[in-house]
Amino acid sequence: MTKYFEDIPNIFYEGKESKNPLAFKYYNPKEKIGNKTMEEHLRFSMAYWHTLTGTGADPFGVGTMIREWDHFSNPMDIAKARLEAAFIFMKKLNIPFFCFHDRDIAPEGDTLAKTNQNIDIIVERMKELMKETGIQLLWGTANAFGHPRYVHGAATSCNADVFAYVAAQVKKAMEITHELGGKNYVFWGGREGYETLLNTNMKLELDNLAKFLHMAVDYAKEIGFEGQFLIEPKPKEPTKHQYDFDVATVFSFLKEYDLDSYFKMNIEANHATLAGHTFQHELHVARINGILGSVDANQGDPLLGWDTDQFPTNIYDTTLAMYEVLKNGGLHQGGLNFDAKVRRGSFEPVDLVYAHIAGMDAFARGLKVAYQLLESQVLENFIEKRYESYTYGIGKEIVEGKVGFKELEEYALQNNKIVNVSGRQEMLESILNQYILEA
Ligand code: XLS
Ligand code: NI
Ligand code: NI
Repeated sequence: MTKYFEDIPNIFYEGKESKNPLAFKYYNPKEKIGNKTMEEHLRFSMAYWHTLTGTGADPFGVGTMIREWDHFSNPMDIAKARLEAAFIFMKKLNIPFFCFHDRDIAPEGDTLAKTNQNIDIIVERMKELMKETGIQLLWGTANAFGHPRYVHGAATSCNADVFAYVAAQVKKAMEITHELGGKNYVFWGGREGYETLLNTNMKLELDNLAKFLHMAVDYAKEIGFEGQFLIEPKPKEPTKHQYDFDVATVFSFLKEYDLDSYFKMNIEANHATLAGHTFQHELHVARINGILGSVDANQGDPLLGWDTDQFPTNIYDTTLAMYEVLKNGGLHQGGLNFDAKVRRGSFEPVDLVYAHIAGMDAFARGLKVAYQLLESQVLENFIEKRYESYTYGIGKEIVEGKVGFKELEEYALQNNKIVNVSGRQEMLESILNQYILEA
């Protein structure tokens, strides 16, 4: 392997006393938390797009990132260099998985056939690197939003030719994900949404989106792809109203179109907060419905209303996220993918390393706290007690479906003393803080 990240040493766990910024303080991959190691619980993944292809450009200025692998004139040479850099980077940080969009790994050619050839060349080398390093593909996806052809959406475009094109693109992206042994395949509705209802046939667009997903399910069966299909909800950006608004919206869409048995959710922290939810809320809604599949681990900025995709450093959030993950029995085929980018001012390659260390340590710490919290059963016991009235008498009859309005009226007419007890929110918040600080 060639020269990238030459000044960066391999990153190891040194423990919380370490002052070495190029070391993990909490992420100790082989440390057991319960019956699994940290590595098995957390299943960290690098996002190819932010880490390898992100330039730091924003609406007000050009890219700022210093990336040695971009110093070629031919797009295929850049793609090949990026691939080498990606594996050197993951190896140095001991990141076991990665995720990509088709267009992150290989440039578009003049025709679809040429584009697919470019992909095949990269995939061949990617397979070798995966074999050499043992690094695995957490998920693949298709970028069906960047090119101008997707100006009106992809599977929800008003233009049937675009629908056909995206079908071909996703078919190819599924094939390479399958070929690379990908654990999951993600659908994030890039431009599947609308700007104004003055020009939009929402019903047809939603029906078409469902048809498209059914075609994907059928094709996966045809090629024997056994990875998990995931949908990644997001409420807005790039369109004003994205169809995959949040977990609850997507779940009802899947049910409406008989797709619910084929899809789980890929939940992104920053998308949750854009939808006006907490990260924990989205994870919880998915968990109780049996559709928590994978996580895009990042964080937004509460003062900014867009998808800032920052590296996750908030221990409070990582703790509550890992609490949901543990209650889910783990991430199974999913993982924690750092769909996160360094700030525009953090333009040196080493900043990518600091950023991943920060995210991995924040989740390792969150895992530890969440595990202890769960072991203590302090929240479970409190919640169980809080709902005790449903375990006997009239409450039990409600739960068992034995009473209706008439019986309940009879009961209420005789029961003149309703007694509520405190929800004890502040006491529980104080207990949570104690675990975060002492665990
Ligand atoms: C964008 C999404 C995207 C998906 C993959 O906001 O997070 O990066 O994760 O297409
Ligand atoms: Ni994402
Ligand atoms: Ni995002």
